[in-house]
Amino acid sequence: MSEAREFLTEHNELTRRFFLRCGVTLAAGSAVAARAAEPLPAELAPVLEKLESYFTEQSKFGDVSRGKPIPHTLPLEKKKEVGLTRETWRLEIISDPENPATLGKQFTKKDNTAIDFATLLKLGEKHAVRFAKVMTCLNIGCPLGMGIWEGVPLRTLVWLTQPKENLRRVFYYGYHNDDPKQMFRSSLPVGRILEDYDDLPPVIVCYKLNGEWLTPERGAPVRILVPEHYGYKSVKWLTHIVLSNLYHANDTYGTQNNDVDSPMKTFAATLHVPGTVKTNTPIPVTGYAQSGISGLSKVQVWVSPSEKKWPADDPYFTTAAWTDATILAPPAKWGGELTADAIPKDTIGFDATGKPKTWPMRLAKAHWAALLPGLPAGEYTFRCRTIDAKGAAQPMPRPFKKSGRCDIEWVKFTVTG
Ligand SMILES: Nc1nc2c(c(=O)[nH]1)N[C@H]1C(S)=C(S)[C@@H](COP(=O)(O)O)O[C@H]1N2
Ligand SMILES: [Mo]
Repeated sequence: MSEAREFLTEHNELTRRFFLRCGVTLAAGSAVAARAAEPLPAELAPVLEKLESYFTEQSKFGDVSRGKPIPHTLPLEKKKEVGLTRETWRLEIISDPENPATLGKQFTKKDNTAIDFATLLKLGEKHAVRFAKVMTCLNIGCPLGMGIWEGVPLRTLVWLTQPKENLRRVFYYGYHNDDPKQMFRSSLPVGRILEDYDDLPPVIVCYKLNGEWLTPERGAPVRILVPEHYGYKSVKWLTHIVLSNLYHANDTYGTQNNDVDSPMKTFAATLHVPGTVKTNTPIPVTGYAQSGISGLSKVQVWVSPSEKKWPADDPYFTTAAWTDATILAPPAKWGGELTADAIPKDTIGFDATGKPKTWPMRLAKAHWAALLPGLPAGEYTFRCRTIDAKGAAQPMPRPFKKSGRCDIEWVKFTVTG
């Protein structure tokens, strides 16, 4: 047994003793202490200060945009011409010619009844909602950004059509250079649009992010935002909503082998793991977790010597000596360029003073930190995982790649003299 491995068999006990011995806590009231329910070891302070902001500035979001040219790169004149500005935007809401829904009314450009931006804002005066949500691409895994999204519930627009029957699916798409091959379409069962089951916020026709108008990259002037889904359901540069009697999904993303009935998963990833550390010196690590549809109860970490073989019949390391990391409390500063750093009034999930009603928030990010005990010299592999609020350890209960990224992340590091 290598020295390192011998050490790690006692890992659990040592971690516990370390925290007791360490006993060093940060000054009460400091920005960092404010982020944890329990005091955190002082060694974590430098890496906690470098954590990313909780909300993401619009311009710092990761961008996933299709099209040749990409619609947000069109010159302003062209944007005006094709309805990609607030002044020229028009939304058609129609029955699907192939699987017609029975509607009392349709909204079309031809009849000059298409919805314009002023009408949408007018509906917003009465119906607008806002909620926090992390934008994640099913295939990229790493969140693109965390925001407070604002708009009118899609059902408000659906009801304007006076639907009677034969309505089972709603699909929608955005501006795609008038080239059918470039169309990026997503869809939802109508029931999800009409009713917010499982305590979800509504699906919205969205025009603001973090209190500001959407930027062209984020889908301006208007995009769909689906709280519980991966990014591909949140179609940008929205131009058409189609009410259909189709009984199944018809998302463009589905034709690319993606599982389009898979809401967001819970998983953890690292932000800071040092590449090289000194022997017997505590190791500060940080990361984030995405709380998916089943919530988040724990983040856990585990270090093992890199040369150690693991039984093939335990691919998810369920029998490893995982220890709990600390999920950080809401941040002292939210970031994301929110005006006065305040949560906009009446944001779903926040109280009247702008405090989150629950923490960690579902369908959002949370940050975590751990101070690993010092180690003897060697090569090590660090892993992190989540336990969701139903008790399932990552990557369960839905481990397949094409239903959303959730592999257990690993990072190697070296401990030397
Ligand atoms: N019209 C349109 N909407 C789109 C896309 C697109 O290519 N075209 N990409 C989708 C995908 S796959 C993702 S992950 C999100 C990314 O949103 P963001 O670019 O605002 O971060 O946008 C979605 N909406
Ligand atoms: Mo995506």
